[in-house]
Amino acid sequence: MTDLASRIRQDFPILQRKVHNVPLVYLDNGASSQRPVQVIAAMDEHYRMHHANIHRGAHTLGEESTQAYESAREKVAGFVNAPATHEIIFTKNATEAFNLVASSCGRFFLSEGDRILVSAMEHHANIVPWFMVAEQTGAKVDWIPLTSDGQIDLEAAHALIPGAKIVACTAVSNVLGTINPIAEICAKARESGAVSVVDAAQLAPHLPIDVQALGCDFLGFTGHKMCGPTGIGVLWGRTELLDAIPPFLGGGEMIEIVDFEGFTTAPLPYKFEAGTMPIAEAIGLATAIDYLTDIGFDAIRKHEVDLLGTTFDMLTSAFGDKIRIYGPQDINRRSGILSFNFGDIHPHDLASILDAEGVAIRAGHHCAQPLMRTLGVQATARASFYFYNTKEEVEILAHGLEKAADIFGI
Ligand code: C6P
Repeated sequence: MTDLASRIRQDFPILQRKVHNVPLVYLDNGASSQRPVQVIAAMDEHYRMHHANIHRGAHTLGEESTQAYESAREKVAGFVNAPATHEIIFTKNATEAFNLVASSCGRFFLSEGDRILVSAMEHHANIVPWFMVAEQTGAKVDWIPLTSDGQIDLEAAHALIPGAKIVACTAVSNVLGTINPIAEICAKARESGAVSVVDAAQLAPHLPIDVQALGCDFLGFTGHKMCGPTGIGVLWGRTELLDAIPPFLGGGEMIEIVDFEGFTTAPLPYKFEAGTMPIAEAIGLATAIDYLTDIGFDAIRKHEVDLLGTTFDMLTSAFGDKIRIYGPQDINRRSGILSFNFGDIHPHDLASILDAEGVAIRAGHHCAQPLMRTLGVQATARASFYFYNTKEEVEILAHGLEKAADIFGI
């Protein structure tokens, strides 16, 4: 076990448990990571001692809750290097962040015949909201193709971006692990007058984010993949765009005045935060950010690249061409996600066999069906790593695959 993994594994009680009487090997971090005791304790402390609704009561608990929630916003603003704290909008998850952008931008920017450009490796969360808005406005969804090794076809992107109104692209693919050249894509979008929307759901847990360096217009991510709680996501947007577009959800707190004729909206960020927000979850997310920052993204990245290298070597030398790994072969171009097919074993069968060995992986289309079509498969198996995974766990994965090969005679 490396120094980093052995030091931090004690922080994650769930990593000490067994499933089917064998130690859990959790390799489904792309779907949701686990959370350390620090995050659990921060939320517990909030509920035990400080909880009240925010921005409403003038009483002590209301003030403490409001203070903690707004500090969480400041923490997130620092985390993504936002120029202003009011550019951070809390949402339920990444999916809601992209629905907000699509719905509000759609009503403001899009009309009949406009082009929305989406990459072929997007998660459904950054596809379906655009289809929905296209249906409402008469705009049309167009696709940035991929190269044969699962990267954005940059030449095609450069040709397609001019004339598009929206360019929506993931920073890291949840299937291929590909790390995309987002700054270059956003620069081209900006030069062409398109609004860029970055899906950072698989970036935020693994690599530092700087929205100013990326040059994007909107960026969204989700708390539960980065050691934070479920039920909290983040949308960052440029002030001028957030000011320009209409609100997403209507209700309490997002208004300034409501009368018998209509309403006016509250200033940013409250214009986009209708109803009672996920307060404890925002506090948990801020604690997760502190936790990740303390470990350091350099250390996290180094550990994941080492682990990915080990896994590539181990699986390809053990199984040769029985295993088909998707995405870039250069591990420096990918995050800790490994999607594969193993002989003709269905990924769901593989996941069940591995589960009996204690190994949790994901099988299926990973909410990326256009990408599955591009790859020419219905489904893949996917092992996704985080900084607490170890080489010993990769060996257990390889051993589980050997068992599956025996069972299926491949
Ligand atoms: N991907 C996976 O197993 P939510 O569900 O809103 O927190 O995150 C949505 C989302 C958006 N973009 C990307 C790139 C994602 O990977 C995800 C979530 C999980 O791959 C669950 S489908």
